[in-house]
Amino acid sequence: PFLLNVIQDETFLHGTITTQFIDNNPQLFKMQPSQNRAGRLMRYLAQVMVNGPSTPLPTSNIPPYNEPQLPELPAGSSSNYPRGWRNVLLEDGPEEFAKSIRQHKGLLLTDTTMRDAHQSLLATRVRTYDLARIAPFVSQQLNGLFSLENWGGATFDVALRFLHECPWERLRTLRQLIPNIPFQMLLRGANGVGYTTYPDNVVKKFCELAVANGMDIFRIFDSMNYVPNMKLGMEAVAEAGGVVEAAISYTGDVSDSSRLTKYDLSYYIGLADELVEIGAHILCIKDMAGLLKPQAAKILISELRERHPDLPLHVHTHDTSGAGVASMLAAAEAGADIIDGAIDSMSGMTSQPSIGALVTSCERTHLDTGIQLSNLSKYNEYWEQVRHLYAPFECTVTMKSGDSSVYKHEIPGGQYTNLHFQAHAMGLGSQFSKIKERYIEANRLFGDLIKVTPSSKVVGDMAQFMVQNNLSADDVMERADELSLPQSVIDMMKGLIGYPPGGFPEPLRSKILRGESPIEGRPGESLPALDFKSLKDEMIEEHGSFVTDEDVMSAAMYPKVTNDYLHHYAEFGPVDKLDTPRFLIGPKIADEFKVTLEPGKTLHIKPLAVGDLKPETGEREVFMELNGQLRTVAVKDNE
Ligand code: 3PY
Ligand code: ZN
Repeated sequence: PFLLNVIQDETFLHGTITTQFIDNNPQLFKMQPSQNRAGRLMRYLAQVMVNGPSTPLPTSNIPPYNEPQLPELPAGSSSNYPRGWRNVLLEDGPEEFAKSIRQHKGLLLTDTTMRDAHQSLLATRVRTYDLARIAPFVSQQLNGLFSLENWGGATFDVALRFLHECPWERLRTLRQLIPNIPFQMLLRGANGVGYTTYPDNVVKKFCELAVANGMDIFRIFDSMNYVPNMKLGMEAVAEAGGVVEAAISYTGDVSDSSRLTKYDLSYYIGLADELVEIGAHILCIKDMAGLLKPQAAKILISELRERHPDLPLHVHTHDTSGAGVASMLAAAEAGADIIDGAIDSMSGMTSQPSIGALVTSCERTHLDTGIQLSNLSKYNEYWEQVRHLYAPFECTVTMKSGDSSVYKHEIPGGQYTNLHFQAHAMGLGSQFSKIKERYIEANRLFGDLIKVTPSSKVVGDMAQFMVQNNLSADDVMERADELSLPQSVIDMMKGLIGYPPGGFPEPLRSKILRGESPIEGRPGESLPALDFKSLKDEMIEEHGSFVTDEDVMSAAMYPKVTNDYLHHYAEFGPVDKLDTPRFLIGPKIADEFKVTLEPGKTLHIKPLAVGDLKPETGEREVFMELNGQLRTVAVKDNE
């Protein structure tokens, strides 16, 4: 390992090495725990067998051990990729790509199954393992898709925190398997893939690395539609060479003229004009809660289509109320070029509307998508099986149907699932309706916000605080200067995540701030640039010289989570290579299984027994066969 450390060192690689090289680089002696991936994985499996799941499982539903069946690929197709929209992008660049979208006849589709669908239905837990298995099929048989939304949003955090896998590696793995279909990610503007504002250089470097690792299209939004934050994200993406998809987060109801809100048609049109001016390649209407009724879609999209005839329009919704398919068809009829759906078995409720329903509805019309239903069905069958593997995270444990009261409470899809689950866990039948009521009140208190990560979290925190403390909106209004409000509320009022149209309401804001002065303007402007070099040095000091620029970026957004992930990797190895049931709940005794570490390197593992507790050490021995050899791993029993 020492030699490996030396030859991978930047100074060494760049040929600036001197005789002091070894003295000046003490980190070279911090060895990566020997590769020994098999041994570390055995330690992981033994740990799960003795102490239970390493990832908290919210329900006791046990997934089946059956590996989902893969659909067959046409013979001889493995290295021959049919043309897709990514070929157009790579050949022509973002501007011409946008023109080709406008010239395309028929409706284009983005498949969100690999990101938003599982973020909304399965607590974002779908692992790279299950995504990578189906990737060759997608690349071969669904090459007509406009894009795959497969990164960003909550996937980044959850991959590191709960799945103990590297989000960058996920991106690279999928990119290698799917070179022909554009990848799309959700970027929270100045909040990157986190929940707070990051320094500008972090957002910029993040976009550079995302493009370098294979990302194509960046859907950039801000939780207040705060243009200065969006502009920063848009410029960062453009500089990195990505496709700038500027997203307007939609709230209210443009089809209800009796409803006097600040989010009326002229608000959206004005915002769209600004984003086009800044340099959007594509404009997206991001309906994160599923509030865009068919009639509203018609009004909004027709107007945008007329004002910006050359601009590709992309529409995203959630099916919470059940009107998702109707709204997306209305948007397409009104001139949207691209709409989002999720494969049928991962669609509906708080997820996106069903791609199968959209494709069939458009067949033999001017909107025909050209996607073959037989291929979609095979993709669907795979996902139906995969979904069972994530049974412990299944939202349908508590949620049985859609909910048209979303038009009132306006809770975004992913958050709805979360709050529903939490309320249910508290064991009170009426708890969720109370939360919904308070959510409405908290939103009103804050002056009617656009609610999407992270502003939705602030409203949710406030709603829960009100339920827990039995406070009405009037109580909060009166006592805002003495209550110990959630920190997220105080931070928002300080201006840390940006400004809503019209600003925050007074006197509530001043009461909450208790004399502290808010920051003016774009929050990122007052943050000092992050020193990547010293962060990398610190990380190398702690974890060894194998730390990559991507790891440093993960740490820039999630310091503790990344640190824990790197320690987990050092101790337990590449757990992302385990199949999902064995990763989540561990292997069964006497049940032999395989783990492929890389092509041509496969481990055969057979757990044999878990020994008795040794009172003197508090440990148990776990006996396993690894490639036919007996191995014993001692594990501390945490019971
Ligand atoms: C996210 O920010 O993760 C979202 O999905 C917002 O809609
Ligand atoms: Zn969404």
